[in-house]
Amino acid sequence: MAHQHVINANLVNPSTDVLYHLGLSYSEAEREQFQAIFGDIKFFICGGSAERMKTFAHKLAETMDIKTPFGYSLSHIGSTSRYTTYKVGPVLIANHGMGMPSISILLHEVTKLLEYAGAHDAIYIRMGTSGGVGVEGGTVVLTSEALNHELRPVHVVPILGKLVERPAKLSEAVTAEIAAVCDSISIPYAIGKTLCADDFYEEQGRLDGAICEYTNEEKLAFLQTCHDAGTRNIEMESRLFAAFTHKLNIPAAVVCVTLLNRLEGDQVTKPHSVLEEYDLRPMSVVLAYIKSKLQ
Ligand code: R2B
Ligand code: URA
Repeated sequence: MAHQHVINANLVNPSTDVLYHLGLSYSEAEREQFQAIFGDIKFFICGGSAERMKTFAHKLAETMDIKTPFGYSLSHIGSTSRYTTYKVGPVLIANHGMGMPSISILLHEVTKLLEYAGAHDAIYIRMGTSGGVGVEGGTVVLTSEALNHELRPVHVVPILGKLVERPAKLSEAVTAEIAAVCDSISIPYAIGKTLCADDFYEEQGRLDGAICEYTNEEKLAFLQTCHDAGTRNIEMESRLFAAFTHKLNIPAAVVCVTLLNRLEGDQVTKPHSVLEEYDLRPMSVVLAYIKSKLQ
């Protein structure tokens, strides 16, 4: 079996593999069924919230004219206790929760699933929300590379007690194609670097956490340094996502709408209806992108 996107000699032709957090298991005896179910997957689309991913699955089914019988709804795959996963035509959809540890587990298990299914050419996209840095709320930021707290485009993974550094780059080709889609459907966007933090409050320089030991001036100086280095948004998963997909040679992009401009404040205070409309922007972009690729 060609393991194009899995680098693990222990997993060459496994007789079984429990994809524990997806609530699915693979066995060699059932390989044909596994391939029949998942072998046609061309896109893996993830985002933080399960609710948002369900909305996306419905919109995709509508866009692709995939009919579910009257009175029935899309049903998820596997267990939903950790992640909620849907398959709509050639698109696998899942929510990844918040933060890099959560998205990491999902990526390992989904990537093995696709490998066992023989789906070797899937494009991965994270769509989500973020704080803007010097861009207006509602702008969709396409990540060129993801930065750590030192504004370096690397992700450091502690493995067997040692630090292993991996480049946190996204696919330029996929990002350029998605930018063209934004242009074609008139969605305001920017291509820029994304600062990826392990926390929403202190690591993102917010003044409104339960702990804050810096001044407003220090916060603004940090955000300005980020902006000067080319950072256009801040979120919490892109660095792991970029490093993982780059390491495994998986074409990937990160498409996040900004909920606010962090140079102007910390709290997400826009009315619900405005935030709802912002939330739909990455979905519209990714829907149009998938449609364009499948035509
Ligand atoms: C963006 O939004 C979440 C925090 O509110 C986090 O998952 C992220 O990356
Ligand atoms: N998600 C983040 O991580 N930060 C923000 O400011 C908004 C959404």
